[in-house]
Amino acid sequence: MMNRRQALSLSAAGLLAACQSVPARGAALPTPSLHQLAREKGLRFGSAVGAGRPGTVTASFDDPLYREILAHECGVLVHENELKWYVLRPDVNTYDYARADRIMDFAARHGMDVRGHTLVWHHPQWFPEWIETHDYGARPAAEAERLVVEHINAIVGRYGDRIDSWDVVNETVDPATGGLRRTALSQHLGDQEIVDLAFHTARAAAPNAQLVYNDYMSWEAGHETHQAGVLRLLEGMKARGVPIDALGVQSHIGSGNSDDSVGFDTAREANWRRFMDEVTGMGLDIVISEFDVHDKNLPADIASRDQAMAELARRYLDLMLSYPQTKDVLAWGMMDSYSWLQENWPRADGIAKRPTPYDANHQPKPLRQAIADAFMAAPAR
Ligand code: 9MR
Repeated sequence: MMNRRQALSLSAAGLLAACQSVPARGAALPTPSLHQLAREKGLRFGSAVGAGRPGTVTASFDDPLYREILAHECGVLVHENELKWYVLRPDVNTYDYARADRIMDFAARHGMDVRGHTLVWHHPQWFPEWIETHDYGARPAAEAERLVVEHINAIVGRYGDRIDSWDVVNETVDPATGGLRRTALSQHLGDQEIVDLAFHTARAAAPNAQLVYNDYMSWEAGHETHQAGVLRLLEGMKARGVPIDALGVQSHIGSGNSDDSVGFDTAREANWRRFMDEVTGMGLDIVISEFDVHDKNLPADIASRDQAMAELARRYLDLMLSYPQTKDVLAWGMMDSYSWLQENWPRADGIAKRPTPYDANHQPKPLRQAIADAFMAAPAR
């Protein structure tokens, strides 16, 4: 996995240039939209969008045709990076909302809902460095608590009811051990205490919002320890009366869990259903929060690659949508050129990946049709 600095400084110029060769779409966008199809079943469909540094894969918002796709297909948006501590808070005293607000304004203009990602990405790699060098003083637990509470109150307070669902904590379960991750904050506060604190604070600040724990345990082989760790976390939270409403299942399908791709299709459906039964049995809803398909190990041929990806997506979505508790489906980007997977774990043949519903020329792909078909087949909720 690349580090934070590399992630921020990568321009991905080569890939992006190759992907962006044809700017004009030329054909009408498909109807009914994914948003309409979802809504007919009591679902909500949307996507991540990034207002990152111009010219990088994190700057999808700068592409007017991409914005057209979002406005047409989505009922809900989520900031890809703009609400993360390392983007929002360059230092302890600064909150820089400029990028996040561009997305909020766009969503408001188009009557779209917004999900909030994420109040505490509790992973040492994804905090700004000042979190480690900060002077926690004579009462470090109190100072760590103050930082977390102030952060949550500031952001939730700024956006109020405009954000109706929050990834309160993201990825705090270590997939290797199933235990909780330790950060500069939790070493003072406690690894579980920081999670509870974040949810209690979020509930007080956003009494009407859905509060979500979000993570990347998935249905592929090798995810068992991660799944068990997430179940333990959720069970503990429920037992302690922590206010949590839903589990965010990121749904980066087709990858392994060791931060690499271990094979396209190693899905363990029976095991995954047991996991989903446990989660929904706790009274939690399910958010498909970051859906994409990783084609790292598929053959290069586009037609067969797209078909295999569409088939896997359909199988996955049919399973997930068979649970009436699944109400939100968000793609982690709608267009291949802007997918985070272009910058991580390159294919052996070096060609661009095709993880999202639209190709680099703003054209819908079989993956989009698979999502549409899954919505049409889904039971109403
Ligand atoms: O797509 C995001 C990418 O642009 C960022 O560089 C990266 C680090 O902030 O985060 C990516 O999004 C992640 C999300 O926030 C949490 N789940 C995993 C996603 C893919 O890495």
